[in-house]
Amino acid sequence: MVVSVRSKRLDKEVAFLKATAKAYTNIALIKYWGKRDDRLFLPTNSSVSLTLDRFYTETSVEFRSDLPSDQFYLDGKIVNEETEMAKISRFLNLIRDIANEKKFATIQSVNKVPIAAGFASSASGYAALAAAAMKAIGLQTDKKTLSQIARQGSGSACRSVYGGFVEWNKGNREDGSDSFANQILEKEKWDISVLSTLVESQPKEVLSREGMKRTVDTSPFYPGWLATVEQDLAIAKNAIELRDFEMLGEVAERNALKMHATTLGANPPFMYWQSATLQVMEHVQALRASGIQAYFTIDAGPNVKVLCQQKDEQIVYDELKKIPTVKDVYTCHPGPGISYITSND
Ligand code: 2P0
Repeated sequence: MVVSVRSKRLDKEVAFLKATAKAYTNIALIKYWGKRDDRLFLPTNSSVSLTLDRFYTETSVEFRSDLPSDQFYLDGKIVNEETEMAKISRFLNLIRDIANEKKFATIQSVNKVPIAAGFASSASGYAALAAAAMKAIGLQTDKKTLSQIARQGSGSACRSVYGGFVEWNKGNREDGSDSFANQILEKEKWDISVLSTLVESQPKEVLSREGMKRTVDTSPFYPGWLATVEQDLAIAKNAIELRDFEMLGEVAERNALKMHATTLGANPPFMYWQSATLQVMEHVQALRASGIQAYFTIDAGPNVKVLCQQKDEQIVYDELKKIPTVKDVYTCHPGPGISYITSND
């Protein structure tokens, strides 16, 4: 909600422009891996994701005429880290420029993740920030515009604008005006399960943004990724349309393995997997050999997400919990898109 009230503390009139939005994380079934334009966050390939119902970010943005700079509070603590603040202010500048507004903002974000390890997401973070900031500043908040703006904070954020199954069309234009996400199936239409494992791990050495760039620039396997990803995408979309779980699981697992293979060819090479990652992957393949349809996918980190049908959810959960290096398993289902929260403060 856009709030415009008079300050009670200052004797001159001050406009307070405030809004609060909530966005959930998403898991890519066909990965976004590589940019054709780093500044505008334009991807080399289209991707497909499922928005989840478990982990989310809730963010309030208030533009104020009495602030000397942007202020960011994460889970109640002020963030002074320069790189993080520079990213956020750069993103807010995009929105300020469109709105022709000069005021700085106070941003209060709450990350609802089970524990602060491994699941922090720039997707839910930038989707919520985009929605709250655009609403607060009085800009249009239709989903297409929101998706285009959120994309410029973090690519995968453009998908978290929508619930359910989502496609981010890479677009072809240089200005990015045709690169945004769309919903392809509502969350109620196919209730599959995603079991998110948290494995014992070391901090990751290569951030996703850096890893993506290094792979594009140096990996001889990257052309192989590009040559086949559109076909994977078409299979995934067909599987979603037909609600064919086996077809979707197979292509998601294949696509994840292919993405990770490109990192091994980079110079210098790197990998996001750790030994615990491989243990979960092997366990999922063994489950499948025993007749249970379970498939894995992995993002730019060591944790494994396991896809299964709801009828198999309990057995897959119990099996994953048995793996000694799995610290926890979080059961997720298709989740909603952006929502706004109205408050009276
Ligand atoms: C994805 N990932 O499709 C892929 C799969 C990681 C592996 O999007 O540079 O944080 O901010 O656009 O979105 C993670 O990269 O990268 C990601 P930026 P982002 O979900």
